[in-house]
Amino acid sequence: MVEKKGDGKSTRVEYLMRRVPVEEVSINPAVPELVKKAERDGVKLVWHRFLAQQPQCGFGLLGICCRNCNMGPCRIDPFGYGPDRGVCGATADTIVARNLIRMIAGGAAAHSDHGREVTLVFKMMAEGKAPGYKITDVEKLKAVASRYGIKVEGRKPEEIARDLADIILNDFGKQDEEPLKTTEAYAPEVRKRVWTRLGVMPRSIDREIVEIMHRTHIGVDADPLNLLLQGIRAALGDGFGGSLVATELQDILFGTPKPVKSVSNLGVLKEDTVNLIIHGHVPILSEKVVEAATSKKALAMARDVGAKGITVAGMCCTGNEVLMRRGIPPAGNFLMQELAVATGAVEAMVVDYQCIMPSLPDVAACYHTKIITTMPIAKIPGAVHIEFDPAKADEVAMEIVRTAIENFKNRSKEKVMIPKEKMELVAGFSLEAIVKALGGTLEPLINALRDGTIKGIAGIVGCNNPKVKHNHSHVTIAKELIKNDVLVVGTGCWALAAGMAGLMRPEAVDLAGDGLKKICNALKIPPCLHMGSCVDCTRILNAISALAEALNVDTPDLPVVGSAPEWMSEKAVSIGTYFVGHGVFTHLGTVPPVLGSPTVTKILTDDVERYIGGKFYVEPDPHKAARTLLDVIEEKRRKLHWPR
Ligand code: SF4
Ligand code: MSK
Repeated sequence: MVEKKGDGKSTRVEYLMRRVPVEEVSINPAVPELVKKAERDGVKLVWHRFLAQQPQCGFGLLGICCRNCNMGPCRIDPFGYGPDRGVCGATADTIVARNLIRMIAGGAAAHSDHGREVTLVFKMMAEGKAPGYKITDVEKLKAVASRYGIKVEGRKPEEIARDLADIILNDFGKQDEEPLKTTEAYAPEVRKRVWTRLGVMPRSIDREIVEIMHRTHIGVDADPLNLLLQGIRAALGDGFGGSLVATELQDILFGTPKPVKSVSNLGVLKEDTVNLIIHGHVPILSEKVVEAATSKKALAMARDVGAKGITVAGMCCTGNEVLMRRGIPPAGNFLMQELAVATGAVEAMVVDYQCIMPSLPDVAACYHTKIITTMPIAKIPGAVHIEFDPAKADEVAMEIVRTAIENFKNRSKEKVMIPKEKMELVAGFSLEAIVKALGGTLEPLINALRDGTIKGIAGIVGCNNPKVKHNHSHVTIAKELIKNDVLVVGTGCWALAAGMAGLMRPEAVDLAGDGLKKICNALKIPPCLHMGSCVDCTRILNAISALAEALNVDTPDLPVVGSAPEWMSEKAVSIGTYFVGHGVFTHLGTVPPVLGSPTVTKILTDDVERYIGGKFYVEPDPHKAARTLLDVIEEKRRKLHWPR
C-alpha cells in the first residue's frame, strides 16, 4: 500500500488519490471532511485501499476464475485466445454459475445463522434460561404462532414461544423433502406452486447451503441452469428460514417497530459525552447495551469521569435495529464506519457480526477508540474481545459500557473533529405500522395504487460500495421514483443513506409527485419509508405478498420493483435472488461477476422471467435505472388495466 511511485516522493495511493478528488467520494459532506482529516492523521481508509487494488483482476470481475480444487486456479480467456476450459474441463458457464451460487450460499449462511442465533436466544428466554430477555410483543407472538398452526388460546406466552422456537429450529436441519414450515406459513399459494413446479422449494435452510457447496465441488454439477436453480432455492431458504424468522422473533423479543423520530449522520456524536457506537447486524446484544448505557448507574459513572452523559449511536444494520425500536440515532452506513473512529471522539465501537471492516483496529490505533468484538465467530486482531453470553446479557452489556466510559479519559482533544452534519428522520415502518397508518387495512393503499394516485412501490435495499460515489445512486434513484409517484420503502444501508439525505422527513413530501404527496400528507408519512435492517427485507416481501393476495394476483403482476443501487455483500446477492424468486424486477447498480458467461448473464437478466416472473437488470447509471424501473411499473399497470 505504501509502495513508492516513480518520482520517489509520493506513494502509489497518494498518486491514485490525486486522480479521485476527495470531494467526489460521497454526496454526504461529512465524508470528504473526515477523509481529509484521516489523511492528515496518517490513516488509510476503505477508499485508499480500493484505489490500491486498482486495476482489479479482470478475471475476477467477470467471474471466470476458479480455485475450487488444487489443479487450479484456472482462468478462462474471455477473448477466445487462451483456454476456454479449466483443467477439469469446466467452462466459463459452469465456473460463473458456480461462483455466483457460492456467493448466495455465503449470504444465505450469514442471514440464517443470524436467524438461528436469535431463535436459540428466544428459546432460552422461553425456558427461563436467559433472564435478560422477555416477550415484549405478545400480540405479535400470537399472530406469528397462529400462522404456524400453534394453539395460542388459553396458553402462557412462554409455552407458545417454546413451541414456535422448536418448529423454527427444526426448519434449519430437517432431512425430509417437505417445504420449510416458514414458507408454508408465509408464502402466497400461487408462489408455492411456481416454486414447486420449478423444483426450488427450500427443504431445509442448512441443507440448501450445504448442497450448493457440494454441487460446486470439483466434478459435481456443471449445468449452469441447474446450478442457478439451486441458488434460487437456497436464497428462498434464506428469505423465509433465515431473514424472516430473525425479523419476527426480534419483534417479539424487543417490540415491533412503530414510527419513531431520530437524527442521523456523524453529527449525532457529541464532544462532551462518552460516545459508544454499536455496529453489525444482530440486535440481541446491542439492545442490552442500549439499556445499560441509558441506566442511571452508567450515567453516574460517565459523570464521574467528566462526561456530560453517554451517546449511543448506531452503524449499519445493528444501527437500523436500535433506530427502529428505540430511536437511537444512526451515525452512518457501511462506508462510514472507519470515519466514525476518525472523528477521534468515539470511546468504543462495539461490533457483533457482518459488514465490520477488519481494518477498524488499525484506524483505532491512531486514536483512543476501543474496538470491542463480542461474538465468538467474529474476532478481529487488535480488538478487545468481550464475549456475549445470552445467560448473562445484562452483565456483559454493562461491562462493555463501563469499558467505554473508562476510556473517555484517554480521548485526545486535539484529535477530535465531529462534523456538524445531522438530519432528522422518521423510522420504524414495520408492515404492522404501515397497516396501522393506513387505518388497520391495506385497502387505502390498494385503492391509491389502483386509481393511479400512487403508481407503484419500490423496495430499495443494500450496501455501499467504493466502486461508486457513496450514497449517490441510493438517493438519486429514490428521488426520481418519489418524484414520479412511486412509494419507496427500504432497508439496510439504503435506509441510512435516504435518512441522511433528508428523504425520511415529513418535509420530503415536497420532492414527491402530486399523488404520492397527497397520500403521504393524509397519512402523515414521508415518501421514503424506513423498514429496517437487511433481514427486514422480508418485511417488504410480506407487504408484497399481502398486496398480491388482497388483489388476487401473483406477485410478479404487481407494479412493484426492487433495487440494490450500491450493493457489495454476498447477503445482497441472496436478497436480490429471493426478490427475483418472488417475481420482482430487481435492479443491481454495481455489476455482478457474471459477465464472463453470456449464458448465465442471459438466464439471470432474461430467461428466468419466463419461469419465475422476476429477473435481474444491471445498470450503474442511477438516472437510467430509475427510468427503467418507472417503465416496468408502467408496463405492469398497463397489464392490470390500471390508469397510467
Ligand atoms: Fe480448475 Fe476445475 Fe479445479 Fe476449478 S474445479 S480450479 S476449473 S480444475
Ligand atoms: S449493513 S449487508 S453493507 S446493507 Fe446490513 Fe449495509 Fe449491505 Fe451490510
